[in-house]
Amino acid sequence: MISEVKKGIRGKKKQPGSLVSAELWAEFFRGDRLACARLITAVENHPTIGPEVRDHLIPRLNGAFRIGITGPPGVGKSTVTAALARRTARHDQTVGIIAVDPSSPFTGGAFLGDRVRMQGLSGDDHIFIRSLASRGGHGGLSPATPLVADILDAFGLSRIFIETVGVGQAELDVLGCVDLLILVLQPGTGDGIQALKAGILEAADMFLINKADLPGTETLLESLRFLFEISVRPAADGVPPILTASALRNEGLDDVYTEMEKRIRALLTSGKYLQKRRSLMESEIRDSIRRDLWDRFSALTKAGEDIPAAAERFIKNRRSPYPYIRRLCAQVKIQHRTKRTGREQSR
Ligand SMILES: Nc1nc2c(ncn2[C@@H]2O[C@H](COP(=O)(O)OP(=O)(O)OP(=O)(O)O)[C@@H](O)[C@H]2O)c(=O)[nH]1
Ligand SMILES: [Mg+2]
Repeated sequence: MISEVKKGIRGKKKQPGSLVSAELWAEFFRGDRLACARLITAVENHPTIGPEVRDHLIPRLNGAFRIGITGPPGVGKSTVTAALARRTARHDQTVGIIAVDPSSPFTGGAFLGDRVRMQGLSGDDHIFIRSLASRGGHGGLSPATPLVADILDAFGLSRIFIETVGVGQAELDVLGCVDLLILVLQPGTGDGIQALKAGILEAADMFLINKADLPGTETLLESLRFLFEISVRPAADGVPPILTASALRNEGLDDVYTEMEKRIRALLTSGKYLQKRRSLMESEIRDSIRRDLWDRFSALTKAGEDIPAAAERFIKNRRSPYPYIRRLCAQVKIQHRTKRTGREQSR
């Protein structure tokens, strides 16, 4: 692992077994923006510190709302996010913005472009902006995104916007962590709808046709309504709100903000917000156990190394992999020590 982590991120007073220094945590919880930025960099660069960071954050989470802003490239996601963030801050909320830089981690016009467009916000104490490099190079969300949202939540921000290009499975997975998903489209992109990852149309809670100053707004509105009529979504969800706006002319965004806050209140009062937290926590527990068991299984049996060649063999020889799987699994015995009797059970 990288030496920075070995030493403890930023600092000397690392607690035994801990990867982030106590100093950094203290500064973070004191509200130091630089410490917040450093912590984000740490989780971005070192995914393995996730559990430790969660240990510290969970008791300090304030229940911030996570709002996903997604849609095809260039439809105005950043402009809309900035406009909504400004309105949110004006209503005495503190705002975090996580924008994913779809180009290379180090250069790229999009990053600078976002910076410039959000410039009006960066001096605002109520708003914290962070760009994350997309991993995998497809403009997707960084896998660290949910953890970064937790960091901003524990930092005391109450609304967290997450902007990403909605075209791949990875974003769809990570967008599973948002409480409200706004899909932004623009006129003249009938094909743009087809290019979206299947599932985003179903997952979005609100639709926004931005650039309504351009021709073709009505046509897009109609094709969206038609899509919902022929039911791309479960009937129970009903037709979602479809709003139009021109972020450039600053028109229509008050309505988008009002609708967003209305939906947030509804999620809170209906208990859906808590339900979501519970289901995310359940998946986290299951996934972590799975990962841990797999790591130990693979270390013992070398399965991780063997599987690629084995898979190739089975395909080439048209053979079922199950005898191999059974043999591998039979090599390992799981022992369970019951708490009460201290006795061991094996499987
Ligand atoms: N005509 C018009 N242009 C707009 C509007 N909103 C944004 N734009 C322009 O559209 C371009 C892209 O805007 P962004 O906000 O960067 O779009 P984005 O979806 O964040 O782009 P990526 O993050 O690169 O996918 C910019 O040149 C904006 O000025 C609008 O309402 N009308
Ligand atoms: Mg953008």
